[in-house]
Amino acid sequence: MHVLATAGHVDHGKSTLVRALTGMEPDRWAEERRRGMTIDLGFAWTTLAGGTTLAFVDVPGHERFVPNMLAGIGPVPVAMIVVAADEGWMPQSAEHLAALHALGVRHGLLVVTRSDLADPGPARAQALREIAATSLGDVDSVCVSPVTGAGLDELRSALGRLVAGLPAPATGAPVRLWIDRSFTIKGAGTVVTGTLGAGRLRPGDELELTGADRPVRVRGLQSLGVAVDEVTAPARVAVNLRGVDKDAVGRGRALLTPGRFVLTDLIDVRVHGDPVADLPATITLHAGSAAVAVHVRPLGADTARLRLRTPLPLRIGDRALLRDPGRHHVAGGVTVLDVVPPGLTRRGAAAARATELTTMDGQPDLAGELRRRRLVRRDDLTRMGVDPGRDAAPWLADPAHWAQLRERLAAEVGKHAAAHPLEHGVPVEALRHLLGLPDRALVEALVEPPLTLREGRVSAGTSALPAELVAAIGSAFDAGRPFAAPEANRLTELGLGVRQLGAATRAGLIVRLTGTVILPAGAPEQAVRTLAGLPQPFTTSEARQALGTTRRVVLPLLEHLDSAGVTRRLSDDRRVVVTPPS
Ligand SMILES: Nc1nc2c(ncn2[C@@H]2O[C@H](COP(=O)(O)OP(=O)(O)OP(=O)(O)O)[C@@H](O)[C@H]2O)c(=O)[nH]1
Ligand SMILES: [Mg+2]
Repeated sequence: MHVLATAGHVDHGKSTLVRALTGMEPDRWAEERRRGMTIDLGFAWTTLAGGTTLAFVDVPGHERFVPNMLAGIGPVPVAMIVVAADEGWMPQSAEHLAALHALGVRHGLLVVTRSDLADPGPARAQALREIAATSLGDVDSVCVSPVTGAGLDELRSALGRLVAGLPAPATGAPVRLWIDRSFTIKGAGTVVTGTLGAGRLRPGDELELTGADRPVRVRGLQSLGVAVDEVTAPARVAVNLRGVDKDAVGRGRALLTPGRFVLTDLIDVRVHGDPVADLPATITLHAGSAAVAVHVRPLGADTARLRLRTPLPLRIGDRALLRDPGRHHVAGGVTVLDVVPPGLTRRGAAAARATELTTMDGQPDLAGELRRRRLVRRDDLTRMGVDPGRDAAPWLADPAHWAQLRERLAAEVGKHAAAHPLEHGVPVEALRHLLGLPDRALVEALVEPPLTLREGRVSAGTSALPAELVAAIGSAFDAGRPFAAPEANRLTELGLGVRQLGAATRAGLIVRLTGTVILPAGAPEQAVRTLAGLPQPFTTSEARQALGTTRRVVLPLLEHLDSAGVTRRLSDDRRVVVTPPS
C-alpha cells in the first residue's frame, strides 16, 4: 500500500477527485457535506489496475483549517497537489506547497481539476513552475474533470508510475505512529488511526504512548477497514488499544516502539526558510500530526534552540515545520540536529554551541556524538536515532576521553597506594567519585593490566611481581588482539613457565584458561560483551569469528564462561549469554 495526501486551495476539487478515484466519501461529517467543504482529514482508498493499493489522506483547503491540513501531510511523504483550472494558483495552493517544501517532501504529482470549466493550460503551467522551485522538483501533471470523467484513467496511470518510483519503506525501523484520529467502538474500546511511515505492527505488540505513563498493548489491527494480523509500512492503520481512555489519545499523540525515541522538550534545529533572527519568540512547531507552541532561542544564522511546551518523540534528522498562526505564515522547515542538547549556562556557551551546530547536518553520527558527549549510555544513543554499533557495552565513550580517564584512574590508584601502603587498592565507589563518573561499571571497565580489580577494589596488583615478569607478560600479548593467546613455545621463549604464570594469575594480571592458554585479565568480560551482541544462541564457530580467535582459545574460553555461569551451553552445542555484562 502507498499513502498520499492531497493539497491545494479551498474548493479546488480535492475531495471530489478522491471520491471519483475511490468511490468513497472522504468528507466524513454531516457538517462537511452540508457546507460542501472539508473541515477535517478524510480517508479513502482504491486499488489500481496493477493491484497496488493507494490510500488518500484528504486535507481541507480552507485557511482556517491549515492546522488540520498539517496534521494530515505531516506523516505522509507523498503529495497529490490539486489546482482548479478555472481559478489557478491561489493563497492556500502556495501555503500548502510551502508546508510540503518545509517538510522536505520529495514525491508528488499535480492534478489540474475542473478542466471542464476552463482551459487547464495556464493553471498547469503556473503550478508546475511553483512546484519546481521546491523540494518536490519537476513533477508529473494530469488535467482532469471528475464531472465529465476526462483524464481520470490517465491520472490512475500517473499515480501508478509515481508510487512505483517511491523508495522502499524501512520496514525494520522502529514504529512511530502519529495519531490523527481516535474514537471508541462499542465492545472493542479505544481505536486510534494514523499513517504508518516505517516499521510494522502486530496484535499483541507493546508500545509506548506519548503522554501516558504505562505502555499500551495492541489488541487488534485494521487496515483499510479489514482486520489484519500484521501491518507493514507504508499503510493507513487503525489500532485497537487495550485499557486506554479515548480522551488520552487524541491527535498529536504517538504510538512508539519502546526504547527507540526520546520524548524531548528541548531541541536544537537547523531552520530552512526565514532567517532565524526574524522568527517570533513563540511559534508553532508541527511535527507528524502534532502541533506544539515552542519558544525560539536563536543560536546561529540558521540554527536555534526550541523549548517545546509539550514534549514530542523526536530523533536526530527529523523534519518538522514552523508556522506563525497569527500571520498565517509558514516560516520554514526544521531539521532536528539534537534531541538532548547540552545546557548553555556557561559564559560563551551559546556562541560555542552555534559554531558546533554549523558542523551538524541531521545525519546520525556516532563518532560525533561520542566526541561531543564524551560518555553516553548506549540506550540513550539508540533513542536519539544514532546506531551504537554491535558492542553490547551499556556505555560508550569517546576514545580520547576514555584514554584520559584510564590515565587518571592509574594516577589515583598510584597516589592511594603511596599514601596507604598497607591497604589493598581503592574501592571502586571511591574511584567513581574521584573521576566524576555516573556509574561504577565504568570504573570497572577502565581497569586494565597492570591494574587489577578484586573484591570491589582496584589496585596496582602487580607491584609485588618482579618487573621482568610483568614485562614478559606484557610482550606475550598483542594489544589490538585480546583473544590471541600466545603459543606455548612463545611462553617458553619469554621464560614464562608454570610458576611464573601462576604468580601472574594470582596477581590478577592474566587469566589462565588451561595450563598454557592465557589471556590478559579482563578478556573474558570483554568476550561476554561481544558475545551478548551476537544473535542468540550462537555456535562455537560464530563465537570464534566474533572474537577473532582460534579454536585453541575459544573452546576453553567458552568453558570458562560456562563455569562462571555467564554463558550456558545448549544441548545442540550452541550457547546463550545468560548474564548480560553489567
Ligand atoms: N465543474 C466541475 N466542478 C467540480 C469539479 N471538481 C470539483 N468540482 C466542484 O467544486 C466544488 C469544490 O469541490 P471539493 O471537492 O469540495 O473541493 P475541495 O478541494 O475538496 O475543497 P475543500 O476540501 O473545502 O478545500 C464542488 O462544488 C465540486 O462539485 C470538476 O472537475 N468540474
Ligand atoms: Mg475537500
